[in-house]
Amino acid sequence: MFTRRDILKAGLAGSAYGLLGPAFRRSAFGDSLPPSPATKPFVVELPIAPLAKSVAPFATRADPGNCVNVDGTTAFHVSGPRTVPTNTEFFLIHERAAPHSFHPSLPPNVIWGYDGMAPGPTFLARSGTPSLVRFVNDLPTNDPVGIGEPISAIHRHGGFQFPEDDGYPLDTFCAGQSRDYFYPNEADDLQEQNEHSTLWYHDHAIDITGMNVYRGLAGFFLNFDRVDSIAGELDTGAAALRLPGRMVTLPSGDQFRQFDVPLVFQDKRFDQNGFLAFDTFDHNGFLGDKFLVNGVVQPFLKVARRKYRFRCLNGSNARNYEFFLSNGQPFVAIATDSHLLEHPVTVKSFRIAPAERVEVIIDFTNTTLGQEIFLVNRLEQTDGRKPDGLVSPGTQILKFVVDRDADDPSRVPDTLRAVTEGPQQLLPKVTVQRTFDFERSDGAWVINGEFFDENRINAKPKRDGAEIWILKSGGGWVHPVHIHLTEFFILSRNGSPPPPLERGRKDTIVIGSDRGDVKILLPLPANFHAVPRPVAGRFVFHCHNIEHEDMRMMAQFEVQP
Ligand SMILES: [Cu+2]
Repeated sequence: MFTRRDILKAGLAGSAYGLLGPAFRRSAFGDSLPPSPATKPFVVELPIAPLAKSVAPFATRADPGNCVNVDGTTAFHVSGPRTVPTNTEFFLIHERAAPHSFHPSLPPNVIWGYDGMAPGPTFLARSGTPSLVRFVNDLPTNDPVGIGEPISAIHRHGGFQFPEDDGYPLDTFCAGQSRDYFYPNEADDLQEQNEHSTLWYHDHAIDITGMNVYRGLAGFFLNFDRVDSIAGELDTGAAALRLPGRMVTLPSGDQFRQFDVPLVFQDKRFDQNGFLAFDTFDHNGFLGDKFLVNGVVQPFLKVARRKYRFRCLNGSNARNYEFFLSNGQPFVAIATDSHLLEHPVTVKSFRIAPAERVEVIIDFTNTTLGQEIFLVNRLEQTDGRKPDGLVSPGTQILKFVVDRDADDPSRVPDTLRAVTEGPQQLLPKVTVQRTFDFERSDGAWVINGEFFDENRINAKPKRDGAEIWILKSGGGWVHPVHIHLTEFFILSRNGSPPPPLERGRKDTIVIGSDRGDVKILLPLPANFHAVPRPVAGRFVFHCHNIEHEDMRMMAQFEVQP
C-alpha cells in the first residue's frame, strides 16, 4: 500500500493518484471545487451526543501489537493485561460505520463514529475515579467511500495518561482488534490547579489522522472535580463554583447534562450528489464550505432566559474561527483548552484554532421570548496557510432561539481556579531552553528541518522539571501546535505578554503569520498516582492542522525517569 509519505518521496503528489486505489482517489472535485449543494440553514435542532454509559468490569487484555500501519510500522508501546484500581469505571466503545444525516436536504451519508456516532458519546469523568475504555475497531476494511483507513489509535487530547494510553501514533489496532486505554482521571501531581475540564478524544493513527477524524472519529471527554463539579449549579458544597450545568434524568431513564453544552465546530464539503468529499492531496489543510455543529449543518438550539455554559471545540482539520454574537452581547470566557481560567474574561469575540477549546458563559437572561441570536464566524479562511482576516457580516453558524424561562441558581465567581504553581514558582526549575522551528519543506512539513521519525527523540526533559520552549513558524504559515502530556504557560507572544485568553494553561497554541512566535513554560509532572508510577516515556508534539500532522509535522520527547 502506498502512504502519503511514499507519494511524497516519489514526487507523485497530485499526478498519479489514479494508480493508488480507492483510498487515495481524489474525491469528485479538483482544485476548482464546485461548491457543496445548497442547504437551508437552521432547520435542524442541535444534536447533543449521549453520555457514555459504564459497563460491568471486564478482564483487560494485551494490546494486539501487530496492526501494520500505512507506513509499515507496528506498535511501539504494547501493554499486557492491566491492573487497575478497584474503583475504576469500565466502558466499551465500538468504532463503526453508520448512516448519518448531516442535513435533511443531503442524502444519508455513512460516517465512521465511536458507537457509530459523530461526534461520539460524551464521557463524564470524576477526578479520582479512573476509566478503563476498551475501543473495538469494527470499521469496514472495504469501504466504498474512500475517506479513512480502518486503523486506529485513540488520543485523549489534553489528558494526563501513561505513554501506552496516549494514542502514540504507531500504537494502533486494526479492524477486528481492540485496545484497552486506562485514564487515571487525576490532576497532574494531584494539584487542584491542574484539574481538567474539557478534553476530547479522537483518532491519532500515523499518516491517516486527518481522514479518520474528518470521517467522524471524535468525541468529548469532560472532567469534573469538587470545585467544577458534576452537580454543578445545584452543588451545595463549600468548594463548588456552581457554574451553569446540572444532571437531569430523561424520560428514557438516561442521564443528560442540561445548561452545559459541548459544541464541536467542523467544516466539511459535499460533492454534487451530497456525499462527503475530502481531498487526500490537499497537504496545506483541508477546508470545507459547510459549517457543522455537533455533526449537522447550521443547527438551532432552543434556550431558556438564563446562563448557559458552552464548551466550544474546534474539531476542524485546518480551519480557524472567530466567533461573535449577532446581538453584540459579550461572552464570558471561563476556560481555555483543558483548564478553567484563574478569573473569567469578558470578550466581544474569541478566536479558536484546530483542537483548541474555549468555554464561555452566554447569559440569555435579558433577552426577550422569541428572540433569535446567532453565533457568527467572522474569520475568513480560503486556504490552509492562515486565516485571511475578519469580514462582515460573516457566517451564521448556530441559531439560539429564546423560547422559555427557567430557574438559574448558577454563578460565575470571580475566582475560578487559583494558580498555585505558576511561572513564578516554575521558572527556578528550568534548566533547558529549546527552540522548535515549524516549516514547510518539499510540499510537506518539518520541525527543525526534519519529518517525524519514530526512531528519533527530539528532547529528553526530566520528570518533575520544567523547560522553556520557543516555537517559531516560517513562511507566513499558521500552525496550531499541540504538546501531549503536559499543559504549558505562555510566557510571551512576539516578546509581549500574552493576550487575556492565553494566560491560562494551554495544550495547543497558534504560531505563525501575524500571531508570531511564542515562548512557553512547560512543567513536567513527576508521578501518576492512580496506578503509582513515575511519569516517564515518549509523547509526541505536532501541528494540529491535521494535514500538516499527517505530512509529518510531528516530533517527540521522552520524559526521563
Ligand atoms: Cu501546521
